[in-house]
Amino acid sequence: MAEDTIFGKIINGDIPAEKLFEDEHCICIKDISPKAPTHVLIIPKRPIPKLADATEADQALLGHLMLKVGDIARMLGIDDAFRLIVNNGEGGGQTVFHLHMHLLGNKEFDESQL
Ligand code: IU
Repeated sequence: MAEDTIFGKIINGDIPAEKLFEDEHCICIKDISPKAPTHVLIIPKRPIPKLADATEADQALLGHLMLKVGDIARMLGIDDAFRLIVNNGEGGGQTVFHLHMHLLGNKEFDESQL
């Protein structure tokens, strides 16, 4: 699973991070630069660079990640009010090219602003 992004290094244990959850397929860490009072990242251990690179072979993994979002949101007490964001590619604001989902909560979300 070794791979050369910061998230790969966190998954491998080479760099420490504040880990809230881990199973065999993914980890959940606190974002180092939070954009909301609750801002965590859900990161598959398999190093898919970006969502658009996922294939049929990743279908079960992607389903697993989506289910974990609900579990983690419940754990954090935000399961009735969160926003889930995936930035895809430089043009989409992605800076770390290892697929991850941003789970944001405890903030007022304006429905007119995505
Ligand atoms: P993006 O979707 O690729 O832009 O998100 C990358 C996120 O990773 C961003 O919110 C950073 O604050 C966050 N992050 C982190 O939590 N720890 C790190 O060491 C680095 C980035 I570099």
